[in-house]
Amino acid sequence: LHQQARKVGLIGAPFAKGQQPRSGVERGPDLIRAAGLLHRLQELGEEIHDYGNLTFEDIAEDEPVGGVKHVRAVGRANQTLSEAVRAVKMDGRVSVMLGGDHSLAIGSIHGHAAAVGQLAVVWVDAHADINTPLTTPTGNIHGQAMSYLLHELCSKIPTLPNFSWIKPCVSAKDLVYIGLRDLDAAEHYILKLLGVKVFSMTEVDRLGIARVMEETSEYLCARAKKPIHLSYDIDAIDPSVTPATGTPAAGGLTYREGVYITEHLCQTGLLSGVDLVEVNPFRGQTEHAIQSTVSTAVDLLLGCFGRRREGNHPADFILPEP
Ligand code: 4U7
Ligand code: MN
Ligand code: MN
Ligand code: MN
Repeated sequence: LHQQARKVGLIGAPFAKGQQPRSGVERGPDLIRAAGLLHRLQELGEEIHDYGNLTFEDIAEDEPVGGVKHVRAVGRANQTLSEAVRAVKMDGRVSVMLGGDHSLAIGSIHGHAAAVGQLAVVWVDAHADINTPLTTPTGNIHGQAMSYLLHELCSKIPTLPNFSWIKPCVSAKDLVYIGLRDLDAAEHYILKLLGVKVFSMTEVDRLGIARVMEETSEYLCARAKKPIHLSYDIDAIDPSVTPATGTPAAGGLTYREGVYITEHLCQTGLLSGVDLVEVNPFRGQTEHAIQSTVSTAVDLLLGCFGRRREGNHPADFILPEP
């Protein structure tokens, strides 16, 4: 069956400074569009508006701050993105942000929460991206995004240039991770300290993805049905399927597990914002590696908007009479 048409708003965020020096991830939005995303969402009956790509200002002087790289550029870019996502939500649309690197979740989740209030966040990733600026082993902000958003960590975040606009907007109890398998010691400590719900690859192995998703929606909906923000890092999927990404990690989700997550979240009817990030064509060794990564990204997004593997048909479908 076909679900009622949703209004979708697409935002391209061609930004890479959260994961320098690896460039290429800024090509993500245009590659995913070129793979036919808009057309295929329309085929599913969605009413989609493409807001185009954001442009980010160049910041000449952006020296590291305590080892954290491109602080000013990342801060400013996310402020721009936050406003754009807020506008899409005010327009009554499900926001879809195509990255770019995962530092963009800061602005995407912030803007989403600014428009709708309290959110549930489902973070699908090999990594927890919850280092603080003081624990980061690399200085890359794509490994820190969640730390700026959680109420519970705000006393651990130092003042950073162009970050003062950020208001923590997510509670640790409203966050679920799926697919984790490459965490730093500080990140593991933080998750335990805050009691965050985590389905690492070990739990995916033990429970199976169907049970993981049942428990995810039960956990998130136990108190109240908050709008869900899905932040999907393509490196959650196994690198044999999605190799074109900056920080691949062995032993990831299968294509089928990855798609199942989106099908399940779609069926909750609560999906209100989506990020699809970290697709980096420069990290693909062959054309096939890039294509496999991009087409998987498209399939994950289609799963979010009603595509079923059993098949779909429009509500007004009519069989031709001979
Ligand atoms: B991604 C890392 F140290 N934890 O903080 C870090 F291993 O958005 C990796 O999930 C972060 O791809 C990966 O830099 C960020 C590292
Ligand atoms: Mn990530
Ligand atoms: Mn990751
Ligand atoms: Mn990455």
